[in-house]
Amino acid sequence: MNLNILLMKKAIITGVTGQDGSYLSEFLLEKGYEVHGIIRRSSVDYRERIAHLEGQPHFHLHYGDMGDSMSLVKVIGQVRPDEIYNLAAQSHVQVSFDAPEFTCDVDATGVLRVLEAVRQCGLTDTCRIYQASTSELYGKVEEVPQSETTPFHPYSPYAVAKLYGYWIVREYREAYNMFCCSGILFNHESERRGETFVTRKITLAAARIAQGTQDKLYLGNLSSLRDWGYAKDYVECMWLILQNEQPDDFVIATGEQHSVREFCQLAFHYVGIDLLWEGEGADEKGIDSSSGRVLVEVSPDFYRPTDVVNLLGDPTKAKQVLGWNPSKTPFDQLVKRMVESDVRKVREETILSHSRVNLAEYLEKGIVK
Ligand code: NAP
Ligand code: F7E
Repeated sequence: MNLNILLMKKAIITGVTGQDGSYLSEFLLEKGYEVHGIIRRSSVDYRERIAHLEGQPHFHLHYGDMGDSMSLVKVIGQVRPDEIYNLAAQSHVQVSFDAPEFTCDVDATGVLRVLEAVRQCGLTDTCRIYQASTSELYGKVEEVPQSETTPFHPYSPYAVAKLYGYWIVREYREAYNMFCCSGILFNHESERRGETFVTRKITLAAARIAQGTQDKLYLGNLSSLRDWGYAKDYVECMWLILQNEQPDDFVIATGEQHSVREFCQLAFHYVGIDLLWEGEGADEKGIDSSSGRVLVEVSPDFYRPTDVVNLLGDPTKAKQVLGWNPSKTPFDQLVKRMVESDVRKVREETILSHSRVNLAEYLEKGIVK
């Protein structure tokens, strides 16, 4: 028996196919962990973010679902992990208004299912648990910036569900002395960000508009303020939280704030378009300063029944206790990285669609058979 395998730490990641799950898998594999990801069955293959990891000897996938306790008990009992990173969630705030019950089941009760599964498998004293908590807990903010001591005021079904997750983690820590912690993470983005979150929606649109495959971008609240960081920097912090001597909760943020409008301005700048803004509220428009074309418009379809508009995190505790660096990736580098990746993606899509058109034409004309 290879001794190294016996000594390897084992981690389970729920939400392994998501933005953070994919970066965290890479991070833990590099640290020498055996990584077990939980995936749910889907009629189409949604494993694009982890495709490059499949087949690696220390990367394993298991079917399970946050709504199904038995599947969680089975995987946790089989793997007997040293660490669990509970990242699985219905993570879209706007969608949580359309599917509040599902969001509650996955994002609130799902956390309880993981904690109970650990207890039922007899791992209470040995398994450390990270819970993906969120700045959305501060919601209709009661102070700026927000730290670990800022009162919560959740402002969406998503945030209310995540607040349950936060408190049940604290409860299990105190009641059963479990090593379970919440990372209160502010928005973190990347080239792997889902395409309906505002940053990725903007960088993709900027790339498509610049290459002539999209006419206009429709957005909701342009004045909303966020503390945006880079996802790859944030997964390191998830790990650091579980390596700390004491189980504790931490705010993870950059300490810098920008509006959706500013994000948009910078993303278009990186594809060579300078936007001028005219009008206010629903009538505001982003206009190409050189052609006069309206490229950005506001659509009330993207307004939320209640919107969180002033998030700014104070990462002092994470800096001092965990030694984490919140300024590793500055805002302009984050936007540039996302835009460059989407410019490449759109170029590849365009080439592919041209070659499909050519192939169809050649087939029709009998040039190729
Ligand atoms: P994401 O890209 O939306 O990924 C969510 C993951 O959860 C996906 O792997 C998804 O699987 C999985 N999932 C959803 N419902 C599930 C279910 N019923 N059973 C099993 N798996 C399920 O989210 P992310 O941006 O990586 O965020 C990771 C976590 O951090 C989430 O809990 C999110 O709420 C939280 N968070 C994110 C941010 C941020 O800015 N990114 C900030 C604070 C907190 P499929 O691929 O099958 O859909
Ligand atoms: O919205 C405004 C919108 O959907 C950011 C999740 O990862 O971070 C994320 O939640 C802001 C909001 O992210 C559009 O109203 C304007 O004020 O990119 P978002 P989010 O809601 O902050 C937190 C920390 C999480 O925990 C969540 O899981 O941008 N906005 N126009 C728009 N938002 C979207 N999606 N689309 C628009 O067109």
